[in-house]
Amino acid sequence: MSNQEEHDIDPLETQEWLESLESVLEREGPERAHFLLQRLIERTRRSGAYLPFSANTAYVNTIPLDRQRPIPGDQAIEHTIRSVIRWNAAAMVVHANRTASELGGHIASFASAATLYDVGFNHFFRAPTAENMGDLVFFQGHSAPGVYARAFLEGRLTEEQLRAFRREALTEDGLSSYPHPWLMPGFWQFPTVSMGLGPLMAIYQARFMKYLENRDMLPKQNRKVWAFMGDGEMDEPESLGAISLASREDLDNLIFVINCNLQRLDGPVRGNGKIIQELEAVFRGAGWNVIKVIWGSYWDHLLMKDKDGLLHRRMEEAVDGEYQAFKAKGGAYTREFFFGKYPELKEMVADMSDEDIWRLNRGGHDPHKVYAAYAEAVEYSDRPTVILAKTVKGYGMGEAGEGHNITHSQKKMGEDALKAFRDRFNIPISDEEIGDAPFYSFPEGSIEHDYLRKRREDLGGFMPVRLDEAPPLPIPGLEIFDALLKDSGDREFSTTMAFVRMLSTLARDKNIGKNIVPIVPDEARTFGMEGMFRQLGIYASKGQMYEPMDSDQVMYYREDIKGQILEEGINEAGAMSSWIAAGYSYSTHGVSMIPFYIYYSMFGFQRIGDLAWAAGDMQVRGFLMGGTSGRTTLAGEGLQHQDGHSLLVASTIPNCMAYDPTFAYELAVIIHDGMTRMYQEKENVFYYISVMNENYSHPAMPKKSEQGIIKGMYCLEEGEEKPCKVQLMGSGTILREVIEAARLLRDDFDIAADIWSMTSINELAREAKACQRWNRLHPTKKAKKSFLESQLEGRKGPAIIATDYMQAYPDQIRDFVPMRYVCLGTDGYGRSDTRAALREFFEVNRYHIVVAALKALSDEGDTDGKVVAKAIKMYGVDAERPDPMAV
Ligand SMILES: Cc1ncc(C[n+]2csc(CCOP(=O)(O)OP(=O)(O)O)c2C)c(N)n1
Ligand SMILES: [Mg+2]
Repeated sequence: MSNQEEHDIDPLETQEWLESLESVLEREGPERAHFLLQRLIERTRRSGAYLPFSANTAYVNTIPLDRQRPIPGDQAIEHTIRSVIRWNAAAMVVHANRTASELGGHIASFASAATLYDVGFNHFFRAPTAENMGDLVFFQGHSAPGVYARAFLEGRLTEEQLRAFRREALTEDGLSSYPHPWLMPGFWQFPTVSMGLGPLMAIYQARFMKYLENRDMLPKQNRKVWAFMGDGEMDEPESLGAISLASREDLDNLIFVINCNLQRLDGPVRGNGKIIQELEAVFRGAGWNVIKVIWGSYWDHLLMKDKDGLLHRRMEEAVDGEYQAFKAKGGAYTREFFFGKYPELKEMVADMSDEDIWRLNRGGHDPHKVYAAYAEAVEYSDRPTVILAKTVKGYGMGEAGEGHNITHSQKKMGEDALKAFRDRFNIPISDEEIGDAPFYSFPEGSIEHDYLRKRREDLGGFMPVRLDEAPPLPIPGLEIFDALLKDSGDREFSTTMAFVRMLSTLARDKNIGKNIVPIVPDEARTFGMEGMFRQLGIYASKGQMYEPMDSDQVMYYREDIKGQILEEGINEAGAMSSWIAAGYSYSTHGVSMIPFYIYYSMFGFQRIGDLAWAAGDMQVRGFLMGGTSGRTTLAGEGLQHQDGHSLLVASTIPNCMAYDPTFAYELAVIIHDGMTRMYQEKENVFYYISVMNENYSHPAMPKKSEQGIIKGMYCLEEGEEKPCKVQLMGSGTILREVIEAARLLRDDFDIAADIWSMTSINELAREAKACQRWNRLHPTKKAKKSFLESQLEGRKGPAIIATDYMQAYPDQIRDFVPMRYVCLGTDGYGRSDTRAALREFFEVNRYHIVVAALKALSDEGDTDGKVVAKAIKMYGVDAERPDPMAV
């Protein structure tokens, strides 16, 4: 007896209600029944009763048989094609591991997903054409072999390429382990194998598509974003973290397909529960349209026979751990332990053989069911759809791993396993050949070959495909920032304020203004951007349905369906995903957008570094603005806010250009150069630029400094010729301390200093290392000299550098600085205090710079240790203070 029945105090009354419902269902259909139930619930709630909410529906397919749209095309041919794709995908992995077992690869995941992809490829995924930019598809990363296997049959990839799966370093033909646009730029669009990022990025891709449509920057073409993911992957907070945004924004252009094979790497995803039911509740609760594809067509006749609901109940009762075992252990086991639980059910399948029972398929392996779900999903309006498809991990692998806990990492198949796989899918490969696991392809002109090509032709061409065809943007000259290139006189402002002015100027530009995408995570007021609310509007898909409380103000909170600003709320991962969608628009939508995402620098790379890495892989073009950067510049906020390492993390991403400017003109030159490189010359780089909130006045741009600003250093001030000289370097706000240190050295010690603004240590280090490498490999050729070395050549005295970041940041160029080189930085945890106190604490203020300079001179024998001691005393430097790293 079920739980519900036990609590039934009046079964007769229950029966009457159920009968009424039955008759409504019969006569008027489920929609009417739903309406009546809804009314009943409403009425009960109005009476004051508390009714708990259940977001779950029965453990059966959402689409009943009578609503199931028939799949077009020839299912026999599609089955043959799919079988060969399965074979080739497995063979690729087998080959790679015969070459070297260290190469790895996955068979079981794609084996479970083959039908889900195949129905998409044959009937849904639209490739970009001149008329329609097509759909965006996020393929599950480790199902890549299946995507290659299809591309091979289509003639896009050669057998040599399949044989070079996971061999990319020295082989031109090599295929990437996973979807990596950096490595296969004409093929893969989205890197997805860092789990959770795919689902998150897909939501923001769909959202950005609507943004562009609503702003009239893209025609409405009913394009879709398809995102394929694993059920285990749904445990990543990133996977589910933005699903409410998708329904709030009515993203009916978004379709999630979750391959519920009930297993992750180690074992069951929810052995003791049901992942499909859990996800259904989560997505329904978040307002999604949920389509469950649980049972395949072979179950239809059994379900029709289930008049008393016992089969439904059994389906509901069994947990995923059991379902996994049913597939791993076969028909007899299923008869005994699934149907056998109730004599009536056992009877129901009495005339079925074990083989028949085992063949009772899961929805995700049935193209008819999958087609019906996709067909409803693409037509659904107003809300995003999630398809929860039940499958078997390692489908078709039999003893070699079907439904086994070890199956995820199974990458080898012996001859017997290969034979079994061949027989199961009818692959025309003989016993003699099978040992070599040969690839199979349909000959030109064969029915299958023609069918395959025709399906894709009808859908616009091959997929996946990554384009880079957006026309270049006409970037205005540097004069556009004229006001910021001049001496600011007495006016003091921060580089953040300078940035906001630039942004606002750019947004007004008649050519590229509309392409600017300002992105903020609930931090616009922090950065003084509230003026833009009015100027540009905050994007809101529903416009502004209320009178804002500050509507009488000049800078009121203006939401608009055509708004330009993406105000993402307290959601750095989402804001970063928006930035990715915008900066990738050149590829996905054929129109370059220029995103500027400004945030508290500490909540950038450190918080969402993996998304930044994915952005690099995708070759996103845009600007990340690390606001309130530096460990001593953001004074009061303390340990969790003060960023001393983002520039270092930026250095780890090969195509990320990172800068730490001090003055407004430097920022202007860097942003201008970035726009030219990314949107005019279409270079695949992106920018990380620190901006600060410390106010000071800005000098005019020195003549001929542009090249140095871009390359990473220029001489801001030539020191006098004196017997004792040092090279003082700095960046960001600490450059101002360096300038003051030069004055102290001159006035108090008669020592001259050349002053260098080091706008990008990362760029200097990269270029110098590239020269070093070239010289190492070309020992007999004339050695190349790096920009850094050419700048410092012939300069006198030791070099001392101070920045607001860890010493490791300036340390990157140590090998190439031709003189003694001393780095001061802000190593250790931050803490709150005034800027002056923090700079004393971290030993990056002018006095510490002077002390460091004198000590370097004394180490060179150019002055005496006593002079250093004198300075320490004179400036009140506390030599006994603990090391900031240790406290
Ligand atoms: C962030 C992250 N953590 C861990 C992994 C390693 N990993 C790759 S696949 C996998 C299991 C995937 O299970 P599921 O999402 O259910 O996909 P399936 O293979 O079952 O389709 C794991 C743990 C990863 N790729 N990314
Ligand atoms: Mg799984």
